[in-house]
Amino acid sequence: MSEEPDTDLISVGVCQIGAESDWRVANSESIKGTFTEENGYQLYFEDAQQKQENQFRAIRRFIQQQVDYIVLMPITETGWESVLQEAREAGIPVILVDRMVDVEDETLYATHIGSDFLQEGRTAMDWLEQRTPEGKPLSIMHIRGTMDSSAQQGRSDALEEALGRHPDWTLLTRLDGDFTQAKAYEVVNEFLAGQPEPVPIDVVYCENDNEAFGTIQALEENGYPCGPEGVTVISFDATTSGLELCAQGKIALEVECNPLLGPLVEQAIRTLEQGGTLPRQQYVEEKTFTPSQVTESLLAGRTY
Ligand code: GYE
Repeated sequence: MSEEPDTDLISVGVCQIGAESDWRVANSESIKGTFTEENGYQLYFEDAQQKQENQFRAIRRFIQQQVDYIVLMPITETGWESVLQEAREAGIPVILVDRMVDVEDETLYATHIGSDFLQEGRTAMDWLEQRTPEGKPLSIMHIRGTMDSSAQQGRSDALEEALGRHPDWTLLTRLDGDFTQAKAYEVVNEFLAGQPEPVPIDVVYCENDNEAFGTIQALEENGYPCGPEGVTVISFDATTSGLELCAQGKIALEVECNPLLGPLVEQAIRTLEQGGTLPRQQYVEEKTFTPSQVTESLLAGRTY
């Protein structure tokens, strides 16, 4: 990384969470493909390797370098006040992308561009409600994403709401998969190994695709097939690999989460460059997919 930004270009410091999932990799590629020199940008890209303290360090480095904009994908919601205040004192607008921060002073960031995670979870729960006969008992396994992240909170809250409405639905267990395939595989295996008898598992609610990959593998290795005759797996993201498992019936519902946010972030920066104002919040549009909705052309056109 060179120390001084090139003055002809708009300098953007991007503080990415890590590379925990296919979604994240696609999100980073979208940002890197957008903020190129040909497009008039000097990009400083930091991968925080899943650590908030690395994100703090990266932001402070961007402030020292006097970048024009900071783009932050915050790993968790809390703890951001001081560093965002430092950016504001330095006069550098911060654009929040993907997840949100929990701060009282909304003026600490210029805008938030991402998904409505609670709505995503509610969409999944509406689907489950519609296909489950009234009063039918359901045993649900919940694999949570990174704790205290907006994506985890929104999606978990929607499940909790649904459990509250359905006394016949029971939570079999709640495991932390940290949005990764390896962790989900490990915790599901561990849970199943600790059961003296086979347990009833009707539904598994995975908070992203990589967790679903690890979970399905662990379930099937332990004699719990996933699909129409077995466990109903719900997942979020709708990456190519997730949609392929959906087409095979192993994932019953995919709730899309769009990682291709680079162009929207660029639009926001262009607006600020021209002295315009931004909405506080910009949600992206998202769909859902069940096995019969995953077509060849959908898969062929999927870039993540
Ligand atoms: O669902 C998951 C990633 O914050 C929306 O984080 C993002 C989530 C996404 O690791 O795959």
